Amino acid sequence: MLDRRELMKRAGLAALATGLGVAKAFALDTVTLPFENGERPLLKYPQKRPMIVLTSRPPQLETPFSVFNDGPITPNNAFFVRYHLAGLPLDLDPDKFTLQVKGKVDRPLSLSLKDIRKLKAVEIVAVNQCSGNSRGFFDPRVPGGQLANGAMGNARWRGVPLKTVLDMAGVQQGAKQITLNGMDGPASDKTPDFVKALDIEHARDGEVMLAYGMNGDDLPFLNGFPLRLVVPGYYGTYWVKHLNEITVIDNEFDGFWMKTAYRIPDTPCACVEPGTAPKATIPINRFDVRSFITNISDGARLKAGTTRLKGIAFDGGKGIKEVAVSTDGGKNWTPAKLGKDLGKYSFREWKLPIKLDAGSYELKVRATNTAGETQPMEPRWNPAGYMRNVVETVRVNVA
Ligand SMILES: Nc1nc2c(c(=O)[nH]1)N[C@H]1C(S)=C(S)[C@@H](COP(=O)(O)O)O[C@H]1N2
Ligand SMILES: [Mo]
Repeated sequence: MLDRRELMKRAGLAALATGLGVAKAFALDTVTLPFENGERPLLKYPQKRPMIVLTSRPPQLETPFSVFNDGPITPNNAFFVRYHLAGLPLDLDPDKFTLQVKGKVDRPLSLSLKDIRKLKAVEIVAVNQCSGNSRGFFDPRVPGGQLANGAMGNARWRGVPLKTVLDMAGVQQGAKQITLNGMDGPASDKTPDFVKALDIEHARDGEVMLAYGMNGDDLPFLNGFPLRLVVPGYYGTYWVKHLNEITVIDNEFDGFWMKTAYRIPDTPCACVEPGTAPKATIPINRFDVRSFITNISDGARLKAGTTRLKGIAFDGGKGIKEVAVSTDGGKNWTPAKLGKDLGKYSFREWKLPIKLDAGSYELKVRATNTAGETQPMEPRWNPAGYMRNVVETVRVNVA
């Protein structure tokens, strides 16, 4: 196993530790995301290819959208990065790392990575998506990270079911939730530590995973090395990185990141009238349905004749049943051919050849899951800019 110095070297973390200076030294270019104030630097971070930088302290990196056209799995070096707190655990030593399991359990545990890797491993392909993915497109605009569509990614995760470890610890009667804490911390003590909670039944559903592997490799440092939570179908906020502390509690956790942040309107659409505040809120939970065209960008010029459209779709775990495309603003829809099924939590590729004569077109794509849930033609709004899933439109000129 890697010791701390070897890890620092391989991951290039020494570079991260010195902050933005290094990032600047590697500055490559800028990209302009398609909304106001959308200009962003494109920078190379440790273990990453050039990524779209939203903030550098803490690092928040968006995946260039073209990556999603390369295949249904997002490579580790292109996977997006989101942190809330600037105190990254750059000095972590994987040989000394332990996961503590405590609280309302019969046998508190302190597990090394070796201990965890000895347990029976499972794998799942699952999308991780930030609640605020696509927030930059909200109209009226909302505060928060102004992201385009690159705060999502799909990987094959390897690890052990959280249930295995909770059963080893022996969850006591009356347990209601677990809290999850990682090794990162606030740089100032103004921001509360990033701690999340899951209901005990959810935590023990056998799917929620303690993951140490990602696409056949260790987790990249910036994606939570050496251990992170994977919560299939749920927004990224629950996927705690550098996870080293699980506490079983017999009440509902009321920490800032559950009680105040990451909440959505308690309405069937998780939306409110634009510009208004919700009357009641609940913690954000499962993804809604989304789909994208990945091989043609907005404003593209196409040759008259056949164009082979290609893209991805996903949802919160019911599984994609249908993807359909419209070339006439949503009046008529043609079903696309779905690609290989990598599991109900994965990106699902789709493709469809379309024939277009000269003219201007709005191409639209809409997915439906096995529960019949689909995407709205008009965007829904909420004050935090979460869960955008409007039917996407790509305008093209055909000549
Ligand atoms: N320790 C820790 N884990 C965290 C966060 C964080 O700030 N600290 N952010 C969460 C949020 S909001 C998201 S969207 C995902 C992003 O995962 P990624 O950075 O691997 O893409 O990490 C989650 N886990
Ligand atoms: Mo997030």
